[in-house]
Amino acid sequence: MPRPRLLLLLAALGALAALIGGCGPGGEPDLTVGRAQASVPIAGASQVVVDVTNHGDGDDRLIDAETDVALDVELHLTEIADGRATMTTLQEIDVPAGERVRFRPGALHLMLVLPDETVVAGGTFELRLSFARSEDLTVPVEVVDLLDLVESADAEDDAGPDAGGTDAG
Ligand SMILES: [Cu+2]
Repeated sequence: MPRPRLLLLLAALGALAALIGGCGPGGEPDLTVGRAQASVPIAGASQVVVDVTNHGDGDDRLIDAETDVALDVELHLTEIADGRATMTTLQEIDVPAGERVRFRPGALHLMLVLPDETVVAGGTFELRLSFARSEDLTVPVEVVDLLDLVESADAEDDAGPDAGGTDAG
């Protein structure tokens, strides 16, 4: 009777896969958000540079981003194929246990749709990030020129995974 044994084997494999996949009953995400900056609006859109780090042992997902100073905040992914950049809107973004997700121009990014007149260089606004498991996180976002945005992003890239935490100035 090979079939019952096969079913048993499949059930065992399924349980094993669930274990390996993380998200065990004890695993909790522990999220921090690094220093956030937005570019001055260009053609009705503004990009936000920020890192979200999961210091916990449970996975989480970014499921929404909101601000009072723009019509909407979209989760975007820019990909280059055949020399052309295309931008896809994502519904959610994984923030796996122990990993840092970076939002940068030209890759995964947050985009303000139709930011209002308060989004000018030198200004700040609040951005609220919502997650599948963790509490919402609200962070101050500094508005800078696009060129400064990219430079500061590169500087933080050099600083390593544990730099640029919530207490970085
Ligand atoms: Cu975009």
